[in-house]
Amino acid sequence: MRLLHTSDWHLGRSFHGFDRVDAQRAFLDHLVDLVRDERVDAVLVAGDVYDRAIPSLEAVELLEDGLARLSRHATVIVSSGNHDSARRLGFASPLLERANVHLRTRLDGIDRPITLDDGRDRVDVYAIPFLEPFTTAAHLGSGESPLERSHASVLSAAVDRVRGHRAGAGAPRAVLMAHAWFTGGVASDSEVDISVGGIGQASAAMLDGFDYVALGHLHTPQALDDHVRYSGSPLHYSFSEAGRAKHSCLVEITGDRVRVTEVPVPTERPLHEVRDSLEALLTSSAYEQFRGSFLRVHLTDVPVPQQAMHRLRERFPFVADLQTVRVERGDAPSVDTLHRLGELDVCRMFLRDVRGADADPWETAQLQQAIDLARRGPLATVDAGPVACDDDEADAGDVG
Ligand SMILES: [Mn+2]
Repeated sequence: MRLLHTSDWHLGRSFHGFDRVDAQRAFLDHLVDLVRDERVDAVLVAGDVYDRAIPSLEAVELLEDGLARLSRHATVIVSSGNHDSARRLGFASPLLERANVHLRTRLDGIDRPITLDDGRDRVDVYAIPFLEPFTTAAHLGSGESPLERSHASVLSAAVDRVRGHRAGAGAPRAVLMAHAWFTGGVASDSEVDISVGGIGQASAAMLDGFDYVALGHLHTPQALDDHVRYSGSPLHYSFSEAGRAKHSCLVEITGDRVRVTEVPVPTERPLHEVRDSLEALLTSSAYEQFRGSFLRVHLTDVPVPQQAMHRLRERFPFVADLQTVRVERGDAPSVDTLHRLGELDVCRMFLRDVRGADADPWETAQLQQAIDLARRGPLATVDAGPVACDDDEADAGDVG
């Protein structure tokens, strides 16, 4: 039995203002080829399919097309993440099940597995959607002892339900899907609201006893155990993920043997951080290699050169973030001191304070001109003469 584990597609998400729909489409193309070429039996998508509860039309089209193409080659199982609207993503799921696409977004389906059978191995896949503690605790509690409203307690109750089903009549092998932050997992900067709702992490011990656990939520690929993994997001969504390759997990289950292979996701626009002066960045041949990369630039110039971003993007079209030297600030001047100074001196002091450099002669002249204009008082208004209103025009004209 061959499973392909992926998650956190975040369809529709941009990167520092750069549209990523083309890259997301390219990933789906790669995934469809992979599933076909590797004769994958089932694709498991462990949440955060969309980036937002109400996705863009482009994102909806991408998912529709992706599911249609994947389902020609394999069973597709998708669970919802914290970025998805569970109800919207789950639309028409009973109908889609007939087409071998299983959208698991509801609480009442967590102990109803999708059973895969390739003639040799039978595997039950249980998909737990993201569980929001405040809305699911009451439903998952047992009555006399209400559940604590934490990720750990609702997840634990959900996994207990799955175990309850396993104890009854299950297939010989079991795979669990979940979208949550388990202890041992390392976050990046791009999960956004990772610990919303109080406690962020749940104990990974509750995941014991499954042949494979396909996790989503953390965007850096990582293994909590050889068979308990975060596939990570297929695209880089923050600079904290720079330099780390992306992959999907190809999981082969043969009897009681589980083998996991990391299959790289092609990255057409890698992330890099560079630190130098504007002059060096614009002229040094050492930086030529970064033309096609998303760049976070740390400029070392003080003061920051004018139009730095504009000039950088002429050489590096994909500068996504510009960081400048933080100027060490002294104490703020007292009100008495400010009263003694003229306007021009106050403005020059402000410039020096925010960027660590004095105003040059041109800037000084501009400041003086602005101060003189402000002293002269409100600008004279121009009398434009009488203006016809719509009614007058309608009466006068031949309007039908
Ligand atoms: Mn995510």
